[in-house]
Amino acid sequence: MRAGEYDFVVVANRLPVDRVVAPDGSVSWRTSPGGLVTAMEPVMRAADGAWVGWSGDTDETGGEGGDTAAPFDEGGVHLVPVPLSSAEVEEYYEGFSNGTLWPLYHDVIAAPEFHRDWWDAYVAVNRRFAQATAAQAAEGATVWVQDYQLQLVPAMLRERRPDLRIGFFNHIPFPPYELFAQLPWRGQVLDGLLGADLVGFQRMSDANNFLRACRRARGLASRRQELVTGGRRVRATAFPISIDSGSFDALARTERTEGRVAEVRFELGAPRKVLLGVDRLDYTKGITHRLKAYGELLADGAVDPEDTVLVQVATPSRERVASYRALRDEIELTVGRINGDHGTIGRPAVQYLHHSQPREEMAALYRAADVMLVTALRDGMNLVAKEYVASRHDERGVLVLSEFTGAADELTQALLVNPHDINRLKELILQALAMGEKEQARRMRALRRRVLEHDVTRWASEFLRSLEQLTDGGSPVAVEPAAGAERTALAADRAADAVGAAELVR
Ligand code: ADQ
Repeated sequence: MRAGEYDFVVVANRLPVDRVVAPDGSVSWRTSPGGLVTAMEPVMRAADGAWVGWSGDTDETGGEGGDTAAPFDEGGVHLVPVPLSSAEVEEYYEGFSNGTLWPLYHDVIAAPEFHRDWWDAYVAVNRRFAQATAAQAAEGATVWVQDYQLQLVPAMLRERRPDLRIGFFNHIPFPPYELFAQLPWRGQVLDGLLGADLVGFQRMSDANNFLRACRRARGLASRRQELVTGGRRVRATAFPISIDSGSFDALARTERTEGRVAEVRFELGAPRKVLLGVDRLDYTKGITHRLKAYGELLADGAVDPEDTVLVQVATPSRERVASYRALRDEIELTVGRINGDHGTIGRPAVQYLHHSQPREEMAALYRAADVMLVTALRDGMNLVAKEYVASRHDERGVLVLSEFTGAADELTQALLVNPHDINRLKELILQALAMGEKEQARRMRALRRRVLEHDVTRWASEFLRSLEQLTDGGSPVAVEPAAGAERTALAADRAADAVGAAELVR
């Protein structure tokens, strides 16, 4: 296969832009919101690389017209659109990615569905992404594959282009083997990921779940976050993602934001205390748990709706999927009930917004909130928690944070909670509302130190440096046989899993 011209290529399900067609038919591109886009934007601008991804549109040729549509440059980045047909969007994206992998990797909070035709579409689309990437990458280039929609790309790419340096980063959790083992194609998914030199995860526990899956389903011995397969060294470890902390901090300090903070607080009925939730409308985010706790506090009389308001911003998400529509109905019914029971004219107990907000408005909301509620049932990282912290240069405000987020590993000065424990969640909301300024400042200072020092640029450069070090010199370093505790763990894993052992001989 002929090499392309880009020394650095990012491969992600979505391009970082949305196609906008004006009434006169002219086409333009607008930067799209979302965790990954927010995270990668500053890195791509600095790197002058290429980005391979789906444009968000459907193309009924389904790639028959080629692996990519016409590439174009936008905001200093070379964008390479991968076409998907509407059937592929249904089966690869809504189906296998969001109906199988998303629930399976998020602790089976919702039941994953396993369909063979979804898997076939996932394989076909991953192959198209690998082909498109192979055509863009220069000889010896670095390719960074993003997220669970593209887990087969690393091996497919290596097969076509063994000269490349390949990294993969999983933005969502990697589940314990006991859950991962349910996946009928577990071995193939692991083989796909093992095509990378470096497999990055949000938390160390995710990396260790992955290594354990490799031991159990592929019989590979791992040592110190590394294993050897096909004569190559593969490293799996944690790189907790972050935000562009400096720019959030600066945005929160502008005169315009300050002005908007005062307006927002006035509109919400200042001096009422403001609780805030900001999430994609997803069942992993624990929005219903948060509403339950708040509704009970109002019903108990522990919180007076005259003094307090909960602002819930729920960004529309995956609305073509039935379970997401059902969740939206449930949330809106609950909000309606709480407001019916506890609101007064012009003064709802819950102020609910179901749309996306400009970044400036988000910064003003964060600055206006006395308490930020992040109650995810499982979340790879949760950037909202970090954005809240970055916005609080006034060292005020309290973060209530689920211990099931990646962010909880770093933001230990938050009020950490198990969101399933509604009584404890209620106690912590009250504690947050009552917390004195001195303690707020003490906690917020420590949180800010962490978030401002560990920003998204550092995340990307640490990942890329580690990838470079790993592949420098070319010759793979042999891993000694698993020793000590590791060997015992491997033996126990093998003994416990007859299926894994059977796969060992394949
Ligand atoms: P998400 O599940 O999308 O990301 P999160 O990390 O919270 O979750 O990122 C959401 C982003 O969207 C934030 O930057 C937030 O500001 C923005 N956003 C949310 N609601 C918005 C609204 N109404 N208007 C405008 N912007 C809004 C996935 C994983 C996470 C992981 C990220 C990055 O599920 O666990 O942290 O990728 O790796």
